[in-house]
Amino acid sequence: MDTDNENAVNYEIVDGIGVITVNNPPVNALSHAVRGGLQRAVAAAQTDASKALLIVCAGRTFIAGADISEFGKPMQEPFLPQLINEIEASGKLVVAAIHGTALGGGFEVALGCHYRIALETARVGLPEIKLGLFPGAGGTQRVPRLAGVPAAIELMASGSPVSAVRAAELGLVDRVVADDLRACALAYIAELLDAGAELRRASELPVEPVNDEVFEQAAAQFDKRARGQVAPHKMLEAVRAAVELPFVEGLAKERTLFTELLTGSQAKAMRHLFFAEREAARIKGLAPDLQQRTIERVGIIGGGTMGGGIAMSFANAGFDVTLLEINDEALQRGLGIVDRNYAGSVKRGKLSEEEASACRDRIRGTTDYGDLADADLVIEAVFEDPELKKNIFRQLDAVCKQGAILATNTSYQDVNAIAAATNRPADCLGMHFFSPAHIMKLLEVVRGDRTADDVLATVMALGKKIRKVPVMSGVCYGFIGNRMLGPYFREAQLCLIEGATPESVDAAIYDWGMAMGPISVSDLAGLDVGYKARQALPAEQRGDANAYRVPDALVEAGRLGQKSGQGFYRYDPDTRQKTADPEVQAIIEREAAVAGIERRAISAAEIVDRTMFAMINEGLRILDEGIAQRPGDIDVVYVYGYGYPAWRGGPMHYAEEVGLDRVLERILEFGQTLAVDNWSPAPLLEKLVAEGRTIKEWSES
Ligand code: T1G
Repeated sequence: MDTDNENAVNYEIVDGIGVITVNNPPVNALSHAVRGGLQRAVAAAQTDASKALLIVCAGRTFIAGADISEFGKPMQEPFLPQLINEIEASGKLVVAAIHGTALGGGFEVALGCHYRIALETARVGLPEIKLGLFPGAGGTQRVPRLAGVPAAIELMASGSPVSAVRAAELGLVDRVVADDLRACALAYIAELLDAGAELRRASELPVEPVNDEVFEQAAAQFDKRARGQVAPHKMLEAVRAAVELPFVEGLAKERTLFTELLTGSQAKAMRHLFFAEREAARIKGLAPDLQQRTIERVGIIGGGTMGGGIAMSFANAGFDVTLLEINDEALQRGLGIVDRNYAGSVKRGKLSEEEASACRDRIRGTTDYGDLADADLVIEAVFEDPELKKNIFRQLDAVCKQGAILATNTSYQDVNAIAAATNRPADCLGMHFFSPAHIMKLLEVVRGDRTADDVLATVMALGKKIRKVPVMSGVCYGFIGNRMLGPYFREAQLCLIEGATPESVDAAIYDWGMAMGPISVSDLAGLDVGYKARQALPAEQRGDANAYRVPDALVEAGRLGQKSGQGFYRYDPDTRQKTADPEVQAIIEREAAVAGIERRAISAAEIVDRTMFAMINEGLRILDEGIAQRPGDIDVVYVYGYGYPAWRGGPMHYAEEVGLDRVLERILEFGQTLAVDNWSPAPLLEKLVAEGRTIKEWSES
């Protein structure tokens, strides 16, 4: 992104129409150069021979927003709200021609124009909420005037773009055309001039009043869809100002509220994630123009919950999928899961009947490995038995064509050992999806010691094609996400046996911002999963025995979690609503006594620090070992795969916000007061604190 690209805006008069073309690849973001170019062009047009103005963009999209890379730095004039006011105040007709995605400040520029024409393939939106912000260049004032308050709130609260046709229905776009946007726009301007069309300024339109419950209902929804976030509530204040105040005062109110957010920690965290997600897709040391392998036909081994979800992810992205199971009964069961998932997607409005049917038709079942002979990629998604996985890879090695990529969906196992079961370890790697695989965005791409660069590059690019967020991990037990989950759960369980309750542990972590408390997550995953994994490990590798006394006692009492109707909590068989169970409290207290633990009150602050700092400590080890490429990669893993609150930026960003010295101080305190073996500081943490450096500085050095 060239923020000082002096050719960012071109202005020429074509057949009497002043055509302003923005050209700032890749997304025509409103950099300082673009804002200045727009301002100069609009000013020149007021006195030149042009009869009207057209604002259009070169490249793949209309302006996609303010230049996010400029946030956090001193803003340079012209400021966007002022520029848009100047466009709107033009004495000559101004029309915006929209293609691609007109987003954020880009759409606000279009709203400052008197009329808007769009390609039918175009989309418009105000996604600022995803950056911890809301539209800060008049959007909160103009959209309610054009589309009404309820539609304005929904557009800004969801952050999701709408189609040009939908935008036209809302009154946000005036003309929708099939193709040849520029010619249609020039013709549209001629039509408007012939008709003597008024200079329709959105700021001069009245706002249709609404009663308070519109705002109250929206606010109530935020506690679910954006819990802990400040921006949605501030957006409502700005929209309320649009209803109650004259435009100029409403605009001033918007600016004040927006500026507060822009300089706040939540916007900083979410901006960090925006760039971290894109940076995670880049593999250090990999040639950017590496020839990738062609992937068209995909095979999935295993039709369980994961295999079915993975099959859907590919089918939904247009790939032909062959789902293999060991026998027809298992296969039909697997395809039944897929059918039910598609029915659910239609019911929730995520897919139309036709879309679901088209996707489902791309998935065919088989019990014959021979049907995978022409697959370009095969993903094994059977249960976590290393020997079974190796046998499957041996079979794939014998059946699949040369050049096929063989991937394992394992959550923990050694990808190198699985690859070594084949004669083609260079074609092997891990593709770790997260349940439910057709919904969760995170994809951990696990690079084996012998994985070929082109295989890695192909799968990283494939992750984006199936609308996942790919993050590369090296090989270790649990890769990035699950490895950090170990200490996190350990501390949650130790807080429990040392004096907390399932509810107080979950409440502390839920209120802090995680999507679900760790005790509830354990019940959801199934307590028997951890139990079996521990049984498979030698005692000395199982970790602190006090961290699994209680879950093991629950499994041995037949309490497996949600799947058995009771675990740490009791679950209503119909609603799955959880309730505290005195029987569990008795088990906790019994196990504490057996362990010789004198239970004590444990505060929410201690629960948060112990769980989150244990997670950070492990994350720093992972970075130091090169398992993760950069701290932002770890943040992306946790926000997209583990329900970590985006407005806290991820574990590494949070560590920087808290201060590494504070993290180290608390870890040393815990080492002195709790189980010392659990709290040895990561060497990298001690190093960075001693040198006064941030994790990011170290990572980029
Ligand atoms: N600013 C700066 N860089 C941006 C950018 C932006 N707004 N949008 C994209 N990029 C970079 C991105 O980092 C990547 O860089 C490259 O462009 C391609 O992006 C005042 C305050 C437009 C849907 O939130 O949603 O306006 O990695 O990989 O998948 O009210 O980019 O190549 O070096 O995502 O085709 C509001 C954010 C801003 C839109 C295209 N706008 N962008 O997706 O490509 S705040 C947004 C997107 C604002 C006003 C407020 C997507 C896209 P690199 P990409 P893509």
